[in-house]
Amino acid sequence: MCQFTARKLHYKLYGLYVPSGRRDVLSSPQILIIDFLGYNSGTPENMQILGEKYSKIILEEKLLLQSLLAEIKELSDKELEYRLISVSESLDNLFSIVFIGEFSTGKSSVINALLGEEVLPKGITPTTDEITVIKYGDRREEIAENGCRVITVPQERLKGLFIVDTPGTNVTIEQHERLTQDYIPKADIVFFTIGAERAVTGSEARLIKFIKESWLKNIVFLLNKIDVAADDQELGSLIRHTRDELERSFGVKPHLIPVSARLAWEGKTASDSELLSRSGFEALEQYIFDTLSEEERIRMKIRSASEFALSLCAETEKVLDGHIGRISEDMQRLDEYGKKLDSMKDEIVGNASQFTERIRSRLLEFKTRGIEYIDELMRFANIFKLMNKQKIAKEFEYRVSRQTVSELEKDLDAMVIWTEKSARTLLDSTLDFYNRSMKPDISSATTGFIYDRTRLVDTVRKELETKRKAIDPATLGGNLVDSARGAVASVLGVQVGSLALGAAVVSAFSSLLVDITGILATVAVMATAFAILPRKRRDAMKEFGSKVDALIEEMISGVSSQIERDFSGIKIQVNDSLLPLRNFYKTEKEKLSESRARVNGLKSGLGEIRERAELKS
Ligand SMILES: Nc1nc2c(ncn2[C@@H]2O[C@H](COP(=O)(O)OP(=O)(O)OP(=O)(O)O)[C@@H](O)[C@H]2O)c(=O)[nH]1
Ligand SMILES: [Mg+2]
Repeated sequence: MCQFTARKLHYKLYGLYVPSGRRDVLSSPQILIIDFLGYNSGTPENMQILGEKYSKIILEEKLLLQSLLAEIKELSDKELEYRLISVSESLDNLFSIVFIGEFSTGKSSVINALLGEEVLPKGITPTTDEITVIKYGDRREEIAENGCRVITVPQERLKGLFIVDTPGTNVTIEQHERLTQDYIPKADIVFFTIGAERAVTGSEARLIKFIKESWLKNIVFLLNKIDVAADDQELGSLIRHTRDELERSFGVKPHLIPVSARLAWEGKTASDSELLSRSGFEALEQYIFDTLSEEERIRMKIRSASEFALSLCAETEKVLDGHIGRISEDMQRLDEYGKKLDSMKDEIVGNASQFTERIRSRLLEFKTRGIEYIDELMRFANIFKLMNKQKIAKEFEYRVSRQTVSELEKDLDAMVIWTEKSARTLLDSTLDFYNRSMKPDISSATTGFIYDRTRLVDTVRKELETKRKAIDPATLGGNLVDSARGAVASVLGVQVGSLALGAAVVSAFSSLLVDITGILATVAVMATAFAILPRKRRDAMKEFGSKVDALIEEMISGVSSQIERDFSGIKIQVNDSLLPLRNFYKTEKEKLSESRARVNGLKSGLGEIRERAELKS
């Protein structure tokens, strides 16, 4: 069974074949568990040759991988998912030795020489054009399996092994991509073949780095074509040089086997032990067929799967930490935003006092002028004037209230304009702050935290924009005028209606004045006027003063509390819009932290499996 196709990677999980149209079932945990327990027909071939001990370890390891997969799936990280599935699949496959290297380094020749049969074509130009899997079979046969070329060879020692020949990595980008995506992930060991006739190239070094660092694969370097060395001395320095170069590049001592496929082939075909010994193939064959014993291969599989899964755990934790960090940052921004909103609102409400205080001083001046006027008016000398209500009203308007009328109108107009402007500023600057601090992510993901966050950030922005449109600053200005009118109505008992406020106040006070002076407007009273006038004057001054004071208090408290209400309302609406985002962060943070704790637990499980695989039976 060829396991080396990218397509298959997506269709198959843990040895279970799932039709392409039913990939949704892959998320079903039951299916995975059934497969783990080995009831599935796709049970790995190598299970048959595993001892009970290793079968158990592999089973446990796969359960851990399954749990890790569940965590990764939640993150919707396709790359991590793909890598985890690859490692899990490689546990199901036979032990795979994958030959990788640039073209004409002798990969196919080495495999032919190993087998002692011309199984693969070789040549000086790019020759291998397709991945070729060599495995044990009753007879020599070439078959196509799932888009792979498979050659079966009846050699007992191939049992339990896949030997994989690949096209030169530098032939085409497409080949290179297939190799890196499909074949390297499945390799249990990579035989990186270098031609001795030239130095290690930059592209070779990059590929080695990728195999080692991205996939943590075991690499054995085959320095092929050592027959090009003129003598033992040149051969020695060639090997030393390559070893040093690899060590310098990758920081670790390379496992290097110097070979000559040509000498091995000639040695084998001519039964020339001298050539065979010079070919270095004895060491190579000993490594493949003895050192990599059946048990060692299984142990290596378990070990590298654990190591790789551990590195995926670390990457998963990194992604989780990134998300958790992101939430904290965003929450901090939202808190800052809340504080900013509070302080802006408080500032606006505080600034309203400049207007209310001006209203107070206008009305206090009005009060002073009014009292002076009453004091002057309610004298015995004015006894006839006091009987002329119209004249008094006119005079009062002219001397006391005319100035207040226009001042009060102007003050109220200014306050309305200021309120509208403040409301607009509050709404615009909150939206602006939001847009600057809550940036949506650019990601192709269609599920997961980043996708959900971006969607929600966008929804909240739209909601804030809708709110901004819905809150009409002109309505707020209108509310303010209404509250001032309400104060007049409650203190002076006049329904102001749509009348200009200043005029209303003045007319109300004019009639108040007429009322309090009107007591003298009868002949009978006139007779006693001399006696009662001082008291009446005092009473009138007092009543006028206290009415103006009451108006001042009512008007200021009415207007102030209206402003407080309006701007608190805006604040509540803005905070309400942010609520879905806050709630999302709260639940996500819990979810992600729990997942992080679970991944941490999986790490100890995988570490333990790795240690158990170290103990030889
Ligand atoms: N001198 C010498 N030549 C070798 C040796 N091994 C292979 N060659 C030659 O190198 C050339 C390439 O050999 P292949 O086995 O086709 O190399 P490959 O790496 O499979 O090449 P591609 O399939 O194209 O990637 C052929 O001409 C071989 O005869 C060797 O050990 N010594
Ligand atoms: Mg080849």
